[in-house]
Amino acid sequence: MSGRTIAACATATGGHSAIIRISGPEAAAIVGRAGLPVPPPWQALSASWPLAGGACPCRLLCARAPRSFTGCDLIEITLPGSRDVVELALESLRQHGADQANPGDFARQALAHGRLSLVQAEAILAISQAPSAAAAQFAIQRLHNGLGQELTAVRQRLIDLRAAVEAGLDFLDEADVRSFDPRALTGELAELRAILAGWMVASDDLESEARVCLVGPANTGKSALFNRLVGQLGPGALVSPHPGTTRDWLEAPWTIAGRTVRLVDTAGWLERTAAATPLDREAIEAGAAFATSAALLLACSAPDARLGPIDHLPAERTLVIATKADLGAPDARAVLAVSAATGSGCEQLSGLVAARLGSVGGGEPRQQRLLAQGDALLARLLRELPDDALLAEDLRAAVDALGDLIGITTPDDVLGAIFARFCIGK
Ligand SMILES: Nc1nc2c(ncn2[C@@H]2O[C@H](COP(=O)(O)OP(=O)(O)OP(=O)(O)O)[C@@H](O)[C@H]2O)c(=O)[nH]1
Ligand SMILES: [Mg+2]
Repeated sequence: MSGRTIAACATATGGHSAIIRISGPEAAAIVGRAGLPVPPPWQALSASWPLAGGACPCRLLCARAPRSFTGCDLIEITLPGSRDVVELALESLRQHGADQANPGDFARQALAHGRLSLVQAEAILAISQAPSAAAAQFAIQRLHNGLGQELTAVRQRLIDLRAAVEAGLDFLDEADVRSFDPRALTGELAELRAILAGWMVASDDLESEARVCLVGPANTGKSALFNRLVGQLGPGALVSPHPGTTRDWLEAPWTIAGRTVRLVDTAGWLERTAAATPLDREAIEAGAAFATSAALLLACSAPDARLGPIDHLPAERTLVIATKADLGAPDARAVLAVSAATGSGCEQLSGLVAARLGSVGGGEPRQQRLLAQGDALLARLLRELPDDALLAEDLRAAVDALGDLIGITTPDDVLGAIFARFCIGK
């Protein structure tokens, strides 16, 4: 596919001007045969294109391989935006040897030439389909390719480990001789697993939306905040000055920065003495079960209902929020003060949660599934190192999962499905 020279209109037609892209080894030759001059790299050149017997004004810009978006020779032709003119121009390029590009073909060429990682391509897709400015901003952050770079390094270290293990496979009959130090290997695996954990969204079901749980002592204003954040979309949680109002958890969709997460209101923690009834204990336990599968916990602390020590909560998934900010000074541990009564801080809270979830992998289900696959393999090896042949095989499977994720070994049909979601010309 990288040998093809493809052409398509990269913009909408019908406006003042349109841009046609042509990319591939034959781009310059085809443009020349179509009757256009080929400008030196990165110099705009105005020209007349002999189309349908006339002379159509246009402007050309050329980037030479490998220093172009696609990694191939790439020429962009700006011309009047009329749909008919664009169609005539594309027809001329096709007659002179260009293939009509399919959706995502340019991005796919870029991937094939190492100009773009699959993670970045997925970020481009998220940007082009972003339903709001905030969602676009969030997707732009993912374009930095932090995930791709970090996982490329992890994958390389796994390849090195596998090579060390395989080096000893020829001496299998000498049972107590290993070509590597198992302790050093486990240490390295634990380190790699910690890096993967940083990119994983904790969720009980990767295909579903991430869960964000409001937790904390009774009367901290969790239900009032839940109602304020999910508004009409929520079931409407009961709010009252009596500690222990919420007994059943409630869940509602909460849209933050263009993505939807599930916000969960849980039963407040009652003091052990107060939690006398079995029903209370059951409610609190149900809340705790949610907390273990949540992507993020918002631990609430109010001036009139302080949050105690939170050692039992997972630090990497917990944010302390000062609730009822209108009533008094916020908890010193809080990252943000909010008030359900006045609405202050609520918008910042959704931004903060979106950024926090975004920084752990963006929740792209394909990426999360492969991360989980790699992580499960490493976890198994850390529990008990199998014999060298199985170990080498497991390391290979983990290398493959990460290779798929970053696009090094992704099967063609998967790539096809991803790029088909792009538009033509991208
Ligand atoms: N001034 C003020 N009062 C609030 C605010 N949020 C909640 N309250 C009040 O605090 C009391 C407790 O609110 P809830 O939302 O029921 O508290 P909760 O954390 O859900 O309590 P449990 O369900 O018992 O765990 C109610 O009387 C609310 O009106 C706030 O932002 N400002
Ligand atoms: Mg409540």
